Amino acid sequence: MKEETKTTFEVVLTPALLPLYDLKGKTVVVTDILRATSSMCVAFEYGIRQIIPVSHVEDAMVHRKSGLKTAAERDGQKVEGFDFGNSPFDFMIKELEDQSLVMTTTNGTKAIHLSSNAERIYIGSFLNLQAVADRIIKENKSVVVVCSGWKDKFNLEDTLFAGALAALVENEFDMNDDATIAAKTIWDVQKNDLFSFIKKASHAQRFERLGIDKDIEFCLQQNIYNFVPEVADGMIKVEKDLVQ
Ligand code: 3SL
Repeated sequence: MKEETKTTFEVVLTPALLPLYDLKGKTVVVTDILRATSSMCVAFEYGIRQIIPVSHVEDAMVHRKSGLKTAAERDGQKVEGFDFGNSPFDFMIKELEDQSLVMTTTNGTKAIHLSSNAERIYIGSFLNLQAVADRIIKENKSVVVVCSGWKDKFNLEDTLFAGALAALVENEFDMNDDATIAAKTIWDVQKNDLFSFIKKASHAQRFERLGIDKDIEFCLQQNIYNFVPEVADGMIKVEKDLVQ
């Protein structure tokens, strides 16, 4: 009898490991819980039409000079000369409704670019966790969760998200890689107290030093948004805008 093969679910714990994975024909879920993919979700909730992710501050500056709204963050701080940094609270404004926003962040926008070989790229955060889970189950394609990490190093918050997503979809995918098992184990142990766990993370401590730790609490909320931003043709949009 022919063995039934399920689609696979894998986790890439840092972008530095991406060369080891074949993304062709697969769906990537990029996550940067603190804070890029969380902030992108907020911007869409507040009506932004599209986000153009760029890897370099210089590229964002070119767009700024041509009149587009721009957000730039490096090392947790807003880069001088741009309209916004990368706090989710920066994007809770009416002014961005129906606008295009160019965005560059230390790790998140870079991870998006490094995932460009995938068939589809979704933006995942705790804010839209269930929506991402529903989407990948419905599409039934092999999935790779790309954790943006911190400057190519492993981080706790993105791994926690990968584990949360794995827990929601585990009956639908083959999950044999150790990174997924590790992420899911961390999630299972910590799911009832995300905040105190993430407060131990190096990025949370960086936030504390910068006085922006209220962003952590915001970014750890689950399922407050019911949409899945997708990268297509170099732009991030939500479903209603992708359908022509
Ligand atoms: O690295 C990133 O992409 C950012 O999310 C980092 S920060 O949260 O803005 O510090």
